[in-house]
Amino acid sequence: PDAEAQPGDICCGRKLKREPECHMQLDNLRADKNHTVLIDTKEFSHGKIVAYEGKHVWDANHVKLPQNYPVNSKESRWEATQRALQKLKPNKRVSVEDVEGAIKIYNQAHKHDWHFDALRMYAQENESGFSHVIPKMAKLALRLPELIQHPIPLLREKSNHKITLSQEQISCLLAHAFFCTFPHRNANCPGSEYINFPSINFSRLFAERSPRTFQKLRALFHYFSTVTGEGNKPTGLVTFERIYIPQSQCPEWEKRKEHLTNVCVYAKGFIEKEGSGMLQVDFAASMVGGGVLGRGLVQEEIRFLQCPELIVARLFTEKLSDNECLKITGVQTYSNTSGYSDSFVWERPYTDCTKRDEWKRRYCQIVAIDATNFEDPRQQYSEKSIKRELFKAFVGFRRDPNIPIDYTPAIATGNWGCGAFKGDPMLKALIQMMAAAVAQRDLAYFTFNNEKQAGELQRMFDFLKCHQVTVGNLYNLLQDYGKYHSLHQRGKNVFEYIREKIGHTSHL
Ligand code: AR6
Repeated sequence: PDAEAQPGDICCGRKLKREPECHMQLDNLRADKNHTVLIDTKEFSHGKIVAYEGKHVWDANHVKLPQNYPVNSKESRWEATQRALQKLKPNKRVSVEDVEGAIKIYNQAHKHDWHFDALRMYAQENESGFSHVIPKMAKLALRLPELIQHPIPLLREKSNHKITLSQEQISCLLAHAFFCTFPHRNANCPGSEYINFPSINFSRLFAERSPRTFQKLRALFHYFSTVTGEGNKPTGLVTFERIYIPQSQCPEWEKRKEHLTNVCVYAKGFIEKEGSGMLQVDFAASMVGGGVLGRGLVQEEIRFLQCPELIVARLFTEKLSDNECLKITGVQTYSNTSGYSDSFVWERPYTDCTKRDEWKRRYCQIVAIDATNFEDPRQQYSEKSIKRELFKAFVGFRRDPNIPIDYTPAIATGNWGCGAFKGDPMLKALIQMMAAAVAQRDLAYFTFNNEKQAGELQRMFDFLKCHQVTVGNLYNLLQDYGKYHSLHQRGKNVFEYIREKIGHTSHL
C-alpha cells in the first residue's frame, strides 16, 4: 500500500502520523533477556541473514519442535517425519492421498479421525499447482534443523517478551504447521499441555469441505508458492512482541485530565490498506488468529490470510489475558482479497512494496487486542466491562516509552468488538478515543462503508472536542449511562445521552 498521507489525513490542522515518515532510527539489532533473536545478529550487522546457532531445549517454556522429539522407539519421530516428507518428491504427481499418507506416518493416533476432504477439493481444482508446490513445501520443511537452531520461547501469560525471526524461518515453521508436525499440539481437551494456546497444525482446515475453506486454501497455497518460488522469496525479519501491563498500572480513568486527541473518521477504506504505516488494530480473539485455521472468516482471519506470516504467532503466543496484547512488526502482504465472511474471495497475488526499517522489517505494525465477546450485549455498559475494554485498548495503544510522541504513528482502527463480539459501535468508539487520548496518539477510524455511522461519529467527536471534554469527564458520563441503560434498555443511545447531559445540542 502507498504509505503516503491520504488527503483526508489532515484533521484539526494536524496530519495523522504514519511510518516511515515518522520513523525513529533503531539501535542495532541485538538479543537481550526480553528479546529472542533467531538469527545471528553479528552476521546481520554485515547484511546477512543466517540462523543463530544455539542448543535446543525440550521443556515447558519453549516450542517443542519435531526435530527434538525425545527418541523412545527404533525410529525417532523426526526420522519418521523426514521419511514421510521425503516421499513427497517432485518427480511424480503428488496427490492428496500422498499428503494424507505422509501426515499420518507421524500422526498415527489420528489415522482414523483426520479427514482431508477440503484439501481434496482444492487439489481437484488446482491439480498441477498442488502437485508442483507440495514437494517444495516438503523440501522447505526438511530444512528445519538448518533454519531453526535456537530454542523458541513461548510467549507466556503475564510476560513482556519479543521474538524476532526471518521471513524464511517463518515460512519453514508454517510449512511444518501445514504438514501437522508440531508435537503435543493436537489434543484439545482440559488438562492437555497446550490447552491455553491456539491450534497450529492445519489438520482442522483440511477436513471440512466448504467454499470458505476453499478460499482460505487458495490464499495459503499462494503464500507457500511465493515463499518456495524462485526469485521473490521474502528476505526480511518480523518481530512478535507480547506486551503485559500489570493491573496496578491501569490508568485511573475517572481522574484523567487529557482532552481527546485527533480522530479522523473514514466511511470508506480498510484498516490494512488506507491505514498503512499506522498501528493497525487486529480485532482479535484471545487465542490470536481466532478461527483462521477453522471456520472463522472476519476481520482477524482475513488479515491472517492476506499476511500468513501472522499465523506463526499461534505457535508461541499463549491466550491473551485482559491486560495483554500482541504487537507484530514487519509482516508482508501476499494476497489481494475481496468480500467478507461467506462472500470472501482470494482474488490475486499482491506485490508488497512497503519499505523496510533498519531491521529489514516492513513498515507494518499490527496490534492484536481482543474485545469481550458479549453473549448478552446489555452487560457491556457495566463499570466492570467498560474498565476491561478501556484497559485492553490502552495496552494495545500505549506508546513505547522510549519513543517520543513525534515518532509514534497514529492508530488505525474501527468497529473493534462490534461484529462477531456484539459490542455497541458508539460505546466502543468512545472507549478507543479515551484510550488513545491517554496514550497520546491520534486515531484513524474506519467505519467499513457505514456512512451514517461515520457522520454520527464525526459529529460526536466534534461535539466532545468543542466542549473540551476530558477522559475523566467521559468516563464518568459512561458510568452514568450504564446506570441509565440498566433501567431504560430501549431509551437513548450513548451518544444521545452524552449530548443531553453535556447540554448543548442546539447547534449540532
Ligand atoms: N477494516 C475496517 N473495519 C473492518 C474491517 C477492515 N478490514 N473488517 C471488518 N471491519 P469483527 P469482533 C468492521 O466481527 O467483533 C474473529 O473471529 C466491520 O464493521 O471481525 O471484534 C476474531 O478471531 C465488522 O463488523 O470483530 C474474534 O474471535 C467490525 O469491524 C472475533 O472475530 C468487527 O469485525 C472478533 O470479533
